[in-house]
Amino acid sequence: MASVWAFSSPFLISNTSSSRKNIVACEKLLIHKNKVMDAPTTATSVRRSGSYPPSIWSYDHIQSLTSKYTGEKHMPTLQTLKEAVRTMIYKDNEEEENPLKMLNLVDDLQRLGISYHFENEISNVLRNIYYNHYETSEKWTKLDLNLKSLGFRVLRQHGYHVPQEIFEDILDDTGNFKGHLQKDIIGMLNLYEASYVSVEDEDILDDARDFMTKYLKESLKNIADEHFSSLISHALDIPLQWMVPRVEAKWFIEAYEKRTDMNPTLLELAKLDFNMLQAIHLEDLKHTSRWWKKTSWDSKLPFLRDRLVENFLWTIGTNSLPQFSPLRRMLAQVFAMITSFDDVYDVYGTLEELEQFTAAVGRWDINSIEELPEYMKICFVGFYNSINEIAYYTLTETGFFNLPHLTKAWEGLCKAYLKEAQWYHSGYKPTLEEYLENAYMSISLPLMLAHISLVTSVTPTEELLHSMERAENIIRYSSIILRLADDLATYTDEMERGDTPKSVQCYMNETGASEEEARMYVKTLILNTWKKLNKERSSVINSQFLKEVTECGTNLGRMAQFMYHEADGHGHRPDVTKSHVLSLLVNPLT
Ligand code: LA6
Ligand code: MN
Ligand code: MN
Ligand code: MN
Ligand code: MN
Repeated sequence: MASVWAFSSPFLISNTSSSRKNIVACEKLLIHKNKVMDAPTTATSVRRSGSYPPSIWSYDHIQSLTSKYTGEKHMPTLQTLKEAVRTMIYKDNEEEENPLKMLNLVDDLQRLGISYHFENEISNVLRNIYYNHYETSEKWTKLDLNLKSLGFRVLRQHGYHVPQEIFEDILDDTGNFKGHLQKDIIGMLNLYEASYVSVEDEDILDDARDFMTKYLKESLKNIADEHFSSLISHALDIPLQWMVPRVEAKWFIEAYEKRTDMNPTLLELAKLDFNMLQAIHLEDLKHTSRWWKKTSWDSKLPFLRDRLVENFLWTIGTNSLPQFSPLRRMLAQVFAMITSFDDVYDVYGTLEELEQFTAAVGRWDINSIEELPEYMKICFVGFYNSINEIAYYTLTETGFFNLPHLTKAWEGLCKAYLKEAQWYHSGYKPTLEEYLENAYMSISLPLMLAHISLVTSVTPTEELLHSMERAENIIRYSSIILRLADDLATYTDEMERGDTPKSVQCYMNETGASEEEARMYVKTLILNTWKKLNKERSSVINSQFLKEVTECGTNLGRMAQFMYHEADGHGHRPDVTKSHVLSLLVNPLT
């Protein structure tokens, strides 16, 4: 059974596998044969440097942070507000036959970050709306542009199939958006957002996305209303489907407050909930920072990135719910170790050392690490202790001994890292397809999701492994999004320092495209991968476990698009990430 789980089998797709057809890359590429560069470099005795700046967050500073919202004292207020909102949802749902009002309410609850309190209520509301207004074309033809667009997105996000044909009548014969619809700017904005929940081969939505993007950009020049124009710029910056829910919540609560039609009870609940979660996150961060200090990696291994706080930020992007504290604490350790090992393989280690380290991870034997250099002994023992402790936590909490699965998954990551190091040292230039086949592993998302599912699952092992097989495509697509977003923001520095060709270079090498063309191509690949992910997401609606894993995977892809949006916020530009850390972890809403 363990071998079924081995990351190298279900998650790597072999040449003969039928899922190979699914691979994102290169479908339309001319593939030249791989070339091996003529002058292989040997491992140098002079170690390289990633030139990453030091951490901007000191241990003492993190430990000194406090929140007024820690503990149980605000719980009674939260409960009262929740009850008030629950009553409101029921009343509105029963009294009025107004789908727009209800859809807006659901959308607001989601964007305010409080929909997790009302899952049953929301699913009742949406069921009514779907069967009354969206189930058949006779029903939806009666709807206006805004209702169609908003309902399309919200219902699809909840697994209802609304076909793209709902928008069939919006374009005229010349392929332009019909004139009279252009008066409805909110409808246009909602159509733009709807176009991002599309799947492959939905050309109406592709056209709508292109048109709406241009149109909304243009409209910004003429809109005087500040609230509207900030809504539109925000949407153009990152569409909702690509947005990290926790980041959106902070932004949207502040925008919602300025709205003339806002509901004060909703606002109060959203603010209190945000602040109470933030207090929990802060405790999680402080806990993780004590673990990090105990490893001594920041002082003993100063040539590796110290990105404890940035790594922690990824965990709240992945899952910000209160009951997931243990998950966040574990994940933050995992992310910090990934970031450190990535630098060992990409920058600091010699090829021979990397081979030894990979083998040591495979053996998982503390008695056979004599051959490792001193710095790698520190890496290995710190890592060995932390992973054993994670496995011990699961064993004592759930009775499931996941250690063999965890170590297999780490070995899978190290092998993918090693392959990149071998490519780099031999000067080998992979095709984009070959690169991605390894790079979706080396971006470490499959390992992250392995930890998430192996640590949080209470499902019996057999069933869990089966579920994880069903999640194969979801893992692959979210990994590719993370990989491509990372490449776009980091390849320039990586090429300068020396690294294996990343997606942009692979495409340039293969097709002779310019750097700008290659960047455009990679952006298109991200969009297309999202379409595949959207399709997969709708197929896991019936399994709670898969839904949660899918949400975490999707959020990791979103988190990458957020962290790498302006710059390399994870590596070279902690200063850019600082404002996000302050906004999400330190400063409460007032
Ligand atoms: C990004 O660095 C990095 F360290 C990651 C592992 C990204 C995933 C995020 C985590 C762990 P880099 P590479 C929260 O751009 O070498 O060096 O894969 O990753 O391109
Ligand atoms: Mn790497
Ligand atoms: Mn790297
Ligand atoms: Mn590398
Ligand atoms: Mn990178």
